[in-house]
Amino acid sequence: MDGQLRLREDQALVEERLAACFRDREPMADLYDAMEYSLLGGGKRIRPVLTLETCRMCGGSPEQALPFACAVEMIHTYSLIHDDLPCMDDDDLRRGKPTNHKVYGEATAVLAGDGLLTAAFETALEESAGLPPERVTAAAACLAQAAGARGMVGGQALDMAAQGRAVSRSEVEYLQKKKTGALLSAAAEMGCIVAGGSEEDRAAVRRYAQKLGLAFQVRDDMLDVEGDEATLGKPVGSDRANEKTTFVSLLGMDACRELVEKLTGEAVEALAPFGEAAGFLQWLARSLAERER
Ligand code: GRG
Repeated sequence: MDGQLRLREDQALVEERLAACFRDREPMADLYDAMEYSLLGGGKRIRPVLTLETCRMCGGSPEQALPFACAVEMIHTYSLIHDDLPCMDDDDLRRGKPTNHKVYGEATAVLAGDGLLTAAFETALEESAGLPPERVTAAAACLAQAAGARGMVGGQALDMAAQGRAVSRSEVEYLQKKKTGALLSAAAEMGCIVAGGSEEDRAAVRRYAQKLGLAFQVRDDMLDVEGDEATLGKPVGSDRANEKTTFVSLLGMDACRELVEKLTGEAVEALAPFGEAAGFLQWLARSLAERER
């Protein structure tokens, strides 16, 4: 199995479907342009790839999981648009391009995020015809729970509330589990649900995604210190400038490197019950541990 090749194939599948999502747009000022500006703006597509590949690993096909893969990417994109707004992180650059509100203005950026959040569920529910309805309901519920106040939005609220004060390691872990981990976990779990995986399969996939999600966040904190601005497409050092408590500020770089390795090993191990079928997702965990963007 060539991991890079499989990754490119999955990414191409997602790109093609996302590009077709808003083809039948109504003339609505800049709204659809703003939605597509960020949705088709060069993300790594990690979450949808997780959805496609856990579906494959659990005996389904990537095509079956595609509506849910697109849905999770739409929610991820909305979160980035809103996170960059002046009332949140106030960032000017994302993926090497001006942030959504810098191009379209704040009001349209808010609406573009809202439009993508809603389109996510429209896509998941309308385009999954042919799947057993109970799987569709379970996958949509999983996504809604992870995206909302009990997951990503709650994590963002905790993050905002933590700014400017000292935060312990367990607090940082808790809020990151919600802010970043919940959506990554749902992305992986939805593929398993779509494939009709067992409760044990779902638990193993969840464990993999939780470990991977935490490793992803620790690596993200490291890149904010040692990353290359051109590769990352955004300025480095913003956590420090904003006086944010991060894994790096709490543990230091060397301990973070070790932590990423440990968590990645645990993620790989979690998929051992799937045998050879887990090869790509294990490769993906290892390659994300070394990512430069
Ligand atoms: C505003 C509702 C709301 C939520 C915001 C996820 C989030 C919560 C904010 C994003 C800001 C951030 C840096 C979060 C950490 C998670 C993370 C590393 C996001 C970037 O994900 P990638 O690397 O992005 O998958 P690409 O650009 O590849 O899509």
